Amino acid sequence: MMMKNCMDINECERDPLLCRGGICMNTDGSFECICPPGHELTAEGNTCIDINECSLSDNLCRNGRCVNVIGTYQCSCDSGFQATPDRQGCVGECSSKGSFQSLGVSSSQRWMILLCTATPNIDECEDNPEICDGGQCTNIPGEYRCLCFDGFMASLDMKTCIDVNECDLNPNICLHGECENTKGSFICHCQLGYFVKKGTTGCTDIDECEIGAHNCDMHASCINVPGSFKCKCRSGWLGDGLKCNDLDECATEEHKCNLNANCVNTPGSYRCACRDGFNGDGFSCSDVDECADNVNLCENGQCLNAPGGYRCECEMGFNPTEDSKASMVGTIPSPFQIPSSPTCPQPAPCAKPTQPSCQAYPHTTCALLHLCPLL
Ligand SMILES: [Ca+2]
Ligand SMILES: [Ca+2]
Ligand SMILES: [Ca+2]
Ligand SMILES: [Ca+2]
Repeated sequence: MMMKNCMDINECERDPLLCRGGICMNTDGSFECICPPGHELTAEGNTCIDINECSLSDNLCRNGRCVNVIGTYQCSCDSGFQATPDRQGCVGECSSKGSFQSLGVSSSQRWMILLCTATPNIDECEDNPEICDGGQCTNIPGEYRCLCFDGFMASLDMKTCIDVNECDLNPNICLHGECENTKGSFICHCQLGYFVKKGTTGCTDIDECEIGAHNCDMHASCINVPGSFKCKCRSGWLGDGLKCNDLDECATEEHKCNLNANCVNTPGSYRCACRDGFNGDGFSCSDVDECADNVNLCENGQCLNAPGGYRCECEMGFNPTEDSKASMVGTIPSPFQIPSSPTCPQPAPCAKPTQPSCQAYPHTTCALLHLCPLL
């Protein structure tokens, strides 16, 4: 029997195109293709082809677009992100104080894990409580911010609070006063007659009349005006308001009394009183009709009413009294005489007892007539 000697065939030598894209390794009875990283063998096992990592996994290149290249892939990063050093990941930009730090590579997913590590955080707010003078300090990684109170405004970098100068900002903020800027606020120094009312800004007029801070005369009216007050004497009084004197309406003829009334001056006013013979309130006075009121007024005569009085028209043989208010027995011819006195003295004895003694007429308004014989 003939023994055939079997010789291994070196396929790699025989076919240089074998394992294209990789390295051909001859083995006993066969060969093996060794592909470089990022490549895989075709189903026939004789060619290395590039792996399209982008199509294999959707998880590559977050925040970017996966681009397949021979043997590997790279990330084209979205704006705002930057590629990792191996260009197989996208990370956000670190703040100025941070830096990238590689934490290693995940072999299964081929991600380089990068962390943005800030410099050690300092709490500026705690270290310097006065750092936001006029505001509230808020610590944030790497720095701090000031939230400013009312009356302050934050600087551009928000690292300090600056007092607002209200006086410059609003020149009318202290109308009727002087504005003084203070840290976090302002003060109004009000002019005389003004004050700072609680709950308001600026200067408010003082109502001197309402609070009794005036020196008007007690017979004057107080009138509040901006910044001051005025005094005005009430009607019936004369003066500058600080001092008011009674107006004598009777003397100055400023009264409204009736022509048949008497004017009586009073403090702040006047009274009118109808004269005798008139009735009324003084402003209107009407004549009293004495004849109608008393029918017996003119004994031995005819009563005639007259404005403010009356007259007696005497009957024959009677004469009117001097004031014409009564009639009396007419002048007796000599030897009688009529005394001039209208009052009635005690009847006096006559010189001659044979003659009638003196006789008085008892009527009150009647004149006395002495009937004495002449000697
Ligand atoms: Ca201020
Ligand atoms: Ca006032
Ligand atoms: Ca008066
Ligand atoms: Ca009369």
